[in-house]
Amino acid sequence: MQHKYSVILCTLSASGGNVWENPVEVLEAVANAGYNGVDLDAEPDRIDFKKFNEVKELAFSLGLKVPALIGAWAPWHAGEVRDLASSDESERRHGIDYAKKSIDLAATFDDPPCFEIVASPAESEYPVTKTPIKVLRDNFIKSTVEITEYAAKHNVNIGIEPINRFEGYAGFLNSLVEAKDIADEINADNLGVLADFFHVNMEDGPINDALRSVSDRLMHIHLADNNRQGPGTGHIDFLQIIRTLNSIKFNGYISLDSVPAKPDWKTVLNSTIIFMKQMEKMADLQEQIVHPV
Ligand SMILES: [Mn+2]
Repeated sequence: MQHKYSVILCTLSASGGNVWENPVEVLEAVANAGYNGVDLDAEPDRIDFKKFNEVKELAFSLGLKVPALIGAWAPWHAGEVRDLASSDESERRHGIDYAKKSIDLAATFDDPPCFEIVASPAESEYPVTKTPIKVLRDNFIKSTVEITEYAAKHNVNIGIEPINRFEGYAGFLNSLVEAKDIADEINADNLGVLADFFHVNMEDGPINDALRSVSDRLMHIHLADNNRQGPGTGHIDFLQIIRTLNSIKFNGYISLDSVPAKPDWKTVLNSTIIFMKQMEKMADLQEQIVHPV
């Protein structure tokens, strides 16, 4: 089974692949490597809309789709606090306003990309958060209900991405199964979960079990090995993951999210797609052996 691959473009910029400065070079490299899409930055206040559209149209002209807009939620990434789980109402409101503007941006597409949401504190509170987990969860659910209802009116899907305890809240929304519990509780058609293997490897049980248990809500995937480098450089068993994604009939996008991209963005870009396509071939071969036609 062939899956669809995308690249989170902002992950390439630290090692020289800045799409906003060199759109032709970056997008041609992505298309030539064999990817199906690109995830563009959700920064409607910072990236000029004209520039955004130029990059979007160039991607389309190269046959690339835009399956997702990537949110900047962590303060190191966003340069400000956008915290959907905060008990500080102005911080929480700021996060919701950012999400709504990003949904407006997604709604300018004929086929709107999904948008990911995260619970990201102003500062890491590892190993234990100061705020009780129940309070964080209630705050996040209140924010997510408002965001999801707004997104539904604009035909946009929302994916909850759990992040590890060192980057997110230690103890709240670190695991995929926790994200699914929240999505099930809210129970909106346009709300799902986003699995980032780097985080899932740290915070869930066996990755394949976690993927299966959230399969009915799995919307989008962020692709990295356990060391956050390209797949094949660490100890995650990607052959088994492809077999699992085949068995649950996952038909969303798998977006490369390797930070920082090492040794350089072009190597990560090219080696990742080659590696994943080989895993697909191996899984198909195994399937043919087990179930010969
Ligand atoms: Mn991610």
